[in-house]
Amino acid sequence: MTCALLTGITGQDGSYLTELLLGRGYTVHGIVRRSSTIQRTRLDHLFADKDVYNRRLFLHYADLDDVTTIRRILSKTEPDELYHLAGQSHVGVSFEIPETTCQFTAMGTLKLLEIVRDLEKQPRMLHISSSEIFGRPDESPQNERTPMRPVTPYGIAKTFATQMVTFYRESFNLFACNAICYNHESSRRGESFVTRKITRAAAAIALGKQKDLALGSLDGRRDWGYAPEYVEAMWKMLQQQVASDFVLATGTSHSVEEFLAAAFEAVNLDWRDHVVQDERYMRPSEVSRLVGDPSKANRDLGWTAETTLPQLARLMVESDLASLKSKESIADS
Ligand code: G4F
Repeated sequence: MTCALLTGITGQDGSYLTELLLGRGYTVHGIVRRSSTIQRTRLDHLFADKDVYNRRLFLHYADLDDVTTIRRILSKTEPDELYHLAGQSHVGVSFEIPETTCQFTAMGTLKLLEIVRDLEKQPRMLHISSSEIFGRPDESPQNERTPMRPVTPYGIAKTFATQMVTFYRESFNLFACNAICYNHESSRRGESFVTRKITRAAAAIALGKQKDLALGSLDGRRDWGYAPEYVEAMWKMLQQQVASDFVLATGTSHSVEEFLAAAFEAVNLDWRDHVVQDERYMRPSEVSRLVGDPSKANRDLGWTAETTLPQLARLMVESDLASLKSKESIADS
């Protein structure tokens, strides 16, 4: 049975990837941070399954900078594949906590590479990189050869991690690759990212539970895809004969305003009646012209992002409507 180890298993991508791997017959181990509150709701359905939890799905506690524990987990579980998804992933927050961002996102990745380098049985390793590494690029769309010019603490940390992965592949012969992911969203997206913040608000306003939505800049443009499709590409990357980096993107960019319009349209509302601008959500510097060129992934992985922005916005709003309504009916019962 193939064995995979995931950092960041409780996140959006970690949960979809876990489902994908279990569906393909893998044993899955996940590394989670110990905290006083339980933050694993995305995996609850798997923990409730007695045939899965502690049979084919196992959790281990460690922080990304706890090298001894992570080494022990890797030595014990001997995974064939290692998916490194963990890190401080909020770009806006990275302006407030640049040191923590670099500690986990940059140094955490280097520490993991160092552990893998020393292992007798080295797993194939995937690092989830980000379009933020391109910052304000000279060319658009960006591909795997576009120079990195990050402009946010998060982007700078990811650039370090991405270049380290390439360095370890080229210098120490690790099967290590970067999935250079553009924004990918879903109903499991954290509520402080702009898409989920918008879809939750659209649903809550439609149900009369909220009046306004406070946002930062609406001008930013992003290449937004659907997360479950991206984890499929990540898996495909580790099934290749040769380790290589891939841009995972839709190839189309939209503004925050366009996402707003699509989400509010799904509940027959006009976003202009509800959105207020709030300085608190403005960033000291923003990336620009970020749109990915997924040709290499199309060609070598046979992978294409299928879900369009209006479809994505609608499916997220519908999921938020359903979950708010079910909370309402629990409260009423
Ligand atoms: O949803 P966002 O916070 O995503 P961002 O910054 O693009 O980062 C996400 O995608 C990256 C690429 O895949 C990842 F590397 C990263 O880990 C993360 O998953 O913001 C999107 C845009 C920005 O232009 C932001 O300024 O929305 C704008 N925005 C406007 N108002 C807001 C808000 N963003 C947030 N989070 N909250 C607001 O109220």
